[in-house]
Amino acid sequence: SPAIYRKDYTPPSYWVRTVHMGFDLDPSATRVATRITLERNFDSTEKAVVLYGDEVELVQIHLNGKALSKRDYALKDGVLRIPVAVNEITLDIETLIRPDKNTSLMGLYVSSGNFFTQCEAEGFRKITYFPDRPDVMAQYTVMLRADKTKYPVLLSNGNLIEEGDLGDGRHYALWEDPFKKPSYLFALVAGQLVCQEETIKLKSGRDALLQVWVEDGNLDKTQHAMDSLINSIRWDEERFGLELDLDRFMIVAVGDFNMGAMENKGLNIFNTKYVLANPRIATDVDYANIEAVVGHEYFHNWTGNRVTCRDWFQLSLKEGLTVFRDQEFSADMVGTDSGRAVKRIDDVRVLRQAQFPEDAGPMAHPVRPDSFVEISNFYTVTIYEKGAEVVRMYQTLLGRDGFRKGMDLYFKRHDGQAVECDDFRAAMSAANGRDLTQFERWYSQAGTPRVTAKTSYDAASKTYDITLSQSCPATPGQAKKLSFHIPVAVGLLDSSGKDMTLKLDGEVATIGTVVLELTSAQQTFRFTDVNEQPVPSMLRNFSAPIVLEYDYSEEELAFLMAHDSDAFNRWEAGQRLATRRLLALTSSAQKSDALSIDQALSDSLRATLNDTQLDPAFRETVLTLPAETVIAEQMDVIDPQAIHTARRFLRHSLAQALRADFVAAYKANQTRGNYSPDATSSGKRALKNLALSYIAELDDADAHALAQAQYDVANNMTDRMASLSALANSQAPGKAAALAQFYSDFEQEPLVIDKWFSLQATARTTDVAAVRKLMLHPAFSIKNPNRARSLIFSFCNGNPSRFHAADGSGYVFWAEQVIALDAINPQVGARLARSLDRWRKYAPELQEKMHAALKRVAAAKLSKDTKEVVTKSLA
Ligand code: HT7
Ligand code: ZN
Repeated sequence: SPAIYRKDYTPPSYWVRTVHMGFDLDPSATRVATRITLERNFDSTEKAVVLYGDEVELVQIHLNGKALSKRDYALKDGVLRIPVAVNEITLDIETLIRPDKNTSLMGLYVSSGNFFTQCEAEGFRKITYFPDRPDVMAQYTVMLRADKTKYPVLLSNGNLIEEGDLGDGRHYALWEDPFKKPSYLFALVAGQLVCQEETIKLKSGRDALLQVWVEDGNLDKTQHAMDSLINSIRWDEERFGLELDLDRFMIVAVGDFNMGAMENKGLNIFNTKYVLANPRIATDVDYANIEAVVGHEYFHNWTGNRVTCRDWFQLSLKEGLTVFRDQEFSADMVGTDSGRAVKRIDDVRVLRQAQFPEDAGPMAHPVRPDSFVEISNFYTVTIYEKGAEVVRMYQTLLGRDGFRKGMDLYFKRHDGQAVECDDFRAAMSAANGRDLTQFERWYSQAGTPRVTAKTSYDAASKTYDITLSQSCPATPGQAKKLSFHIPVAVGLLDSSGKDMTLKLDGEVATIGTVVLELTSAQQTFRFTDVNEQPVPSMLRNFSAPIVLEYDYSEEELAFLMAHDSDAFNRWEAGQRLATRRLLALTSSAQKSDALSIDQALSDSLRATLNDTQLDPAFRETVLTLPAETVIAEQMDVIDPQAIHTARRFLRHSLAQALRADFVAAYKANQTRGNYSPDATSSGKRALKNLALSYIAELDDADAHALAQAQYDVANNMTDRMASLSALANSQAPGKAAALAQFYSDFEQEPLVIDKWFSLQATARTTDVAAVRKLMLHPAFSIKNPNRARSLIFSFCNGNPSRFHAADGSGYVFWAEQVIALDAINPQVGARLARSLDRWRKYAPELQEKMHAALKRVAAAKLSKDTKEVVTKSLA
């Protein structure tokens, strides 16, 4: 398949003004009648209406009431061109589709006997021929007709205008969306569903009806999603002055879904994983994720729906901005400074574990890509998470008030439009009178910039210089990079650990943090009136998505860990110390040298663990060692076994050295009484369960007894999973019984069975043979994306030492599964295909086996999704 280029963008030949759709819903033959009114766009030179279709049977087309024959149009590769000379036309298009055979989960499909749609990015064309591109925005009216008993609930975007019986056991519902929208925001849901609802008063005094729709039997799991929705609505009113623009807002949960959720106008469709929760089935992390995803989809109503993307190259315009908004929402919901820092740490962890590797691999692309073969492959951590970092940098550079001014201007200028990333940047610039020309490079250049810092203190002149130099590695298609505009937030600590007053080149003094703006390849920033040699705290709160290199001494890092007023950098100092140690241990493991414990690191970690002035949630982040994937990123040649050995050794040594401290933390952080997912309680559980996981490293009778006891009395899923994980990764005698008990207790809860598979897929003892055996379990189904992710993806991405087994058996398994999944669902297949895209980073023996597996996949009959990934991986 050919690549599509951003530079080739041309405006649509016709605008669509109105869309009237009639659906006769039937799983094996759904008839769709669509009437579209179109108006010529004089900015286009094209003299034809251009419609797209994908695996949809075209029954008939009428133009202004006259039936068209095949001679009246050209249909090739899913593109339908109708030559037209007039400026205003009406098209009637009838299509026939088979939702029950649709395993791609794009367009209209069936899940548990109910109908759902997923139209972003290009799923609408699987329903009817249409100018399916985001810059074509129209007003939709939708008539749904279906069997009344099988499909009692009929939902679409906007307001319910009319409903009633049709006789013959069928009924109908007529929906009208008052807002114009691109086709990717169209949605319908039909089936046997029930809802929790609530009417709230919006800030302006209007009423809004909120509904959370689920399958019968799940109404005891909707309260948290409803609370999260209400909190999201309130937050957007307060923080950005943005109100819900609809009288009715619906969330629907579906068990078969390719991604997390979808922001269809007024009818958000969610993966059940991000809706359903009660203490019996959901962990603290699930509760937090639900809040974040409900917020994310709701925030899209303004950033994505009211102002949308001109084309899919601009995807980060809505996704980066909306991730930034959901991150800020989650941080504000915790409220405390420490809670905000923990949230920031979690977000940066995702960036480092997933986005940095992407940015250094064959699929690296700019936040605003220049080309793609299949847009579904570009819903990436770069578009989402790096995009959010880019938005965050505006706020860092302009301040919270300046950022808000930019947002206000963005909406004032572009409400109801489909625009570009450059329009967002222009609004930020104009609202603040700031030149942000160079900032554009964050959108156009891929790769993670490296900033190297050098410092020098001159006691005589009391000056302290920080010299920053930047570079960025080459990425596919971009050999040379121009300098980025990088905000580097800096503080200086005096010898007592306090923040110094900062005077930059004689400018007005600031206490605490100053944002240095690095715009050239190298720049020196001079602090004056510095009375003593400071310890620098750099890149506070992770002020830019870069790698910052500075030659800290171990003492300086321990000092920052103990004193930095910036909680993020306290954590960061600990991570730097642990990373150094882990890299040294990895190198020793590679040489089969004896591994030894590091007293300084364990002393620093002990001090943090026992510092009860610090929130438990924060202590947990400090005591969590960098992930194996993060260590891998720091190596020229990745050795998964050596990294695994090193990290296990360090965890085991720390467990031995700090056993008494972990036991004390375990006891001191019990949560009693009714379960609540609030930040304080979940923080305590996080620290307690981290302590348990360290103690479990010792794998002795006491450790087994502790895990077993917790498992036996757990009154919530967080504690249950933590103890089951401790057992599953040990030699505990009760391990098999606990796993069996867990399965039988939760057999009826698909989301919990996903956890059961995932826990086993990532357990230390689970090799390929064990995964293959689990695939034969009656509860396993490769067709359900959540289930496939819980076992196959968890193993390939979350169990590196077993997946990268020296005999290459993991790669053989991977190739089989990519090919099998691709035939069912190209998006899911293509995601799994990404697991080997960094193959060139591994040792030659592994590389060779990975290469063979990649070639095997490349030789199979593939969707364009998976083809693009393996082709780029092999390039
Ligand atoms: N905007 C939504 C994207 C999405 C999606 C894309 C491709 C295939 C399936 C999908 N489901 C949802 C999700 C979001 O960012 O909110
Ligand atoms: Zn989104």
